[in-house]
Amino acid sequence: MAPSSHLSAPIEVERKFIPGPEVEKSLNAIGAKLLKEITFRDCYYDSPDLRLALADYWLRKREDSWELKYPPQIGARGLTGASTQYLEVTQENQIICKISEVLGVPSPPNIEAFGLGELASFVTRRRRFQLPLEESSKTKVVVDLDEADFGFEVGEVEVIVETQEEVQNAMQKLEDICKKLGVFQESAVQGKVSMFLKLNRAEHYKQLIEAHVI
Ligand code: V4E
Repeated sequence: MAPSSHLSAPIEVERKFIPGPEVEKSLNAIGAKLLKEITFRDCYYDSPDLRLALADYWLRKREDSWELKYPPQIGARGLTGASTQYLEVTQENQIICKISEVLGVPSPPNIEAFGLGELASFVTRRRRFQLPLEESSKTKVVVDLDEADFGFEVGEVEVIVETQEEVQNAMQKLEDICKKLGVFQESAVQGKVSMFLKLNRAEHYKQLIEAHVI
């Protein structure tokens, strides 16, 4: 039987951290290489009653491309401890299918036709570093240092895995790397969207905090 698109979508496992002044030195010390520097605008969309975010579904347009992040397990959250796991789909037909499911509406011909409103919009300057591959492992680990245009900085360590069985190991690896970089924090660190909502949409922020989504 062919695997379903849901099962075969790669799982992004991430851990955020607060980048201190020494983080670049620490990255250097462990042999990380700057891969690229990019700047992009993200616009997040939702219904007025936050039906997507409350289900932990995050629909955004990054520059001109639609992307949807959602938890691998139906009904579960993407946040486990201080790490997250999300599937990310970029094909419009797959995004439409998922959004229709969550909103409980028929699939429209395009994403715009859902009539969703803008939840957040900001520009990020990102520097992406790649860590040296460990012997005995072919898993690529990247570290992003992000600066959002509303005056917020956050870092994240990320690996992509193929199966649920690999997630636990990946989370352990992210924890170890944060410790090596001197940025380990036991509890989850807020991301750009959370901080944007806290600063600009206090009501929405409160609702999502109360629902334990952020
Ligand atoms: C998944 C999610 C949100 C959408 C934004 O995801 P994030 O990883 O913060 O953005 P970014 O720009 O780093 O995406 P990338 O380029 O890596 O694909 S907003 C809130 N969530 C859920 C969430 C959460 N509850 N807790 C933490 C620590 N992160 C995300």
